[in-house]
Amino acid sequence: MIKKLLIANRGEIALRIIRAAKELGIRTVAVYSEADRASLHVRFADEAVCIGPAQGKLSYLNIPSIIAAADVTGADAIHPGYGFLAENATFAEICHDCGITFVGPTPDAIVRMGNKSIAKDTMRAAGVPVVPGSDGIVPTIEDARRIAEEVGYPLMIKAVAGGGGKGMRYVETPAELDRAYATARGEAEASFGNGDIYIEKFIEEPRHIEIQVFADKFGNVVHLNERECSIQRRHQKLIEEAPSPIMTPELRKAMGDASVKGAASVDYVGAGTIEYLVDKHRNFYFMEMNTRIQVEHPVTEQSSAVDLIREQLLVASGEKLTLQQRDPLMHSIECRINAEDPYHDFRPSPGVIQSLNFPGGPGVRVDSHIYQGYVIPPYYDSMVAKLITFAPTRDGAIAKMRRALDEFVIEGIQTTIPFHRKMMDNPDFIAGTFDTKYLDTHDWKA
Ligand code: MV4
Repeated sequence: MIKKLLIANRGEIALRIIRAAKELGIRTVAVYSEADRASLHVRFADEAVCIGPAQGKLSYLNIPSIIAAADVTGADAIHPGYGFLAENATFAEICHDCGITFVGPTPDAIVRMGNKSIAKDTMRAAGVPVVPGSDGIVPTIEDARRIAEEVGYPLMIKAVAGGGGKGMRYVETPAELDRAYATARGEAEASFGNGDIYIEKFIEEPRHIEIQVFADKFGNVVHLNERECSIQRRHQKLIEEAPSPIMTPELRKAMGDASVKGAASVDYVGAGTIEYLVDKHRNFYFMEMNTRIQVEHPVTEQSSAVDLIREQLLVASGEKLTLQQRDPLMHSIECRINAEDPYHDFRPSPGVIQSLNFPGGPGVRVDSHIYQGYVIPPYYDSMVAKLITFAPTRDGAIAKMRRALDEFVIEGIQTTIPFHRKMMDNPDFIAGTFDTKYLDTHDWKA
């Protein structure tokens, strides 16, 4: 069993991991930047080590500092959380070389899923449906023209090193292809140092639905149902829920079985997410695999009655999987509360939390690291809380969310709470008839 866990992260996820570790009797080590000295993860961990200046690059992304912190405190495992080093195969490898358990999959699985073209080939080979398109990368513009004719328009050009919408181009007609190919390559080269691109048929009005998978070190793999993540703005998720309002037992079985096969084919270990596009005929296509715990994991926890972080720590300790694959028990919704002003294009709103009241009561969960007097630093992600509700029905979870948003008071900064209050009364949200384009094509204030 892990004895002492270093948490290589900050904010709510650092706190979430500390909570799970404490419940298992695992000692905890927080690391923090100079900007996070007064953070709750520092206060609630058994030990804390400063790892550098505020900028992420110099602290939470600083591998030598983090490994040194593990060394001096005698930590035998590191949980990377999400973001920062969570999908950095080199970091996972260094942990292994130093005799530290990396809470996550193998470096090989991280590398293979990190290259979007190899990931697609791997999933296709495992029998997972993928979006029709190029077989691997498209090295020249001549190849692009030929493949585009075969695939048909409209199409998407995507960077193999991309993900989350970066280095992506929509191409409606052949006349736009040359320019899109060149700019996508250039952007990918500049952003990732890898200009390789691939081509896919464009899927119209898709939903973003992802399957949570979980595996142990003995080859046992299960899935824990789906999350609906279509309410996004500029590729930032704002509301997630489990189950998806469009799910059917047949689709869940097909997507779940495909995901288990896909994960097994890369000898996956721990918590992973397979992202799909689902079209209006309920065809599903593999998009990406995330080899980390995700921000939205609580809706799976509340819907399927699991503690995913606890399970990550048990599996990393070498225990056999005890999770049971079964249908969702509850409906759960998560609203991301960001320090952003939704009335001014969601611009960042850092500052001091002057007063604070967290909602509570039955069916309400708040995952947050903020407190009255806390100063939100400008250096990191703007998420300050996740508000999660759960009830036997979707309508029940929405009713609880409306009530919980009314109780949620954050003074001193602007937040996305007004946006969420409006969404909980939005007829399209209530009906469940939205796709990934919804927020980019509808004014939430209207
Ligand atoms: C697509 C697509 C339609 N067709 N691929 C956006 C993020 C990146 N992970 C992939 N994305 C998309 N890929 C094909 N072939 C539409 C999107 C997309 C999207 C996907 C998920 C959630 C929100 C989105 C918003 C715009 C476009």
